[in-house]
Amino acid sequence: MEITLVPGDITEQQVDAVVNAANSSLMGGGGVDGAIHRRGGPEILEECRKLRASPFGKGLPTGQAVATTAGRLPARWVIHTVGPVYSRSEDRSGLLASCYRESLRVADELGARSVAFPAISTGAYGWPMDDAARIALEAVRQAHTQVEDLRFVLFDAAAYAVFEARL
Ligand code: AR6
Repeated sequence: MEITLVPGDITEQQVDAVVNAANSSLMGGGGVDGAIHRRGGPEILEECRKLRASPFGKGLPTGQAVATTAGRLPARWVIHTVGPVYSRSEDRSGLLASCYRESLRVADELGARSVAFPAISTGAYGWPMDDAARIALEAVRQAHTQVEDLRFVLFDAAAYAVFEARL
């Protein structure tokens, strides 16, 4: 597996699957989630609604992942995962690592060979970028997966620099 860092917007990635930093409602939100639904169109939300009817009536649990169509995005699938909200008092790094592992497990089920990840939990969910980058890189390096092309798409220069230093 080749790991690369890409500056920019994840919705422009031509890959088999893009990973969405969603919330457990699966009903959209701000940040990456907002951008993916905006650019991908209503088909994605439609499939998310069906997933909420069953099997995720109570929402997608933190650390898990599920796939939908990518709608109009230049990808085949969106893999939605729910990152943990950062906490100073509780170690939630296992849940953050699980987002990467579970997303790759779903990617393997789909037969995806190229996958683009955002820096999960580092926006609205408040995770410090350096710690998040360490956990993300460790998780994907340890994963047993068929994915050959794994990209971290970093929205701003500071995030890119942090991932670059860690890589
Ligand atoms: N492409 C790549 N990275 C992006 C993009 C983009 N288009 N837009 C933002 N980022 P966030 P979270 C970066 O907040 O912290 C949503 O409302 C951003 O700079 O999207 O996991 C959901 O619905 C940051 O580094 O996700 C949830 O409620 C990183 O992506 C909640 O936010 C993640 O920021 C999830 O919070």
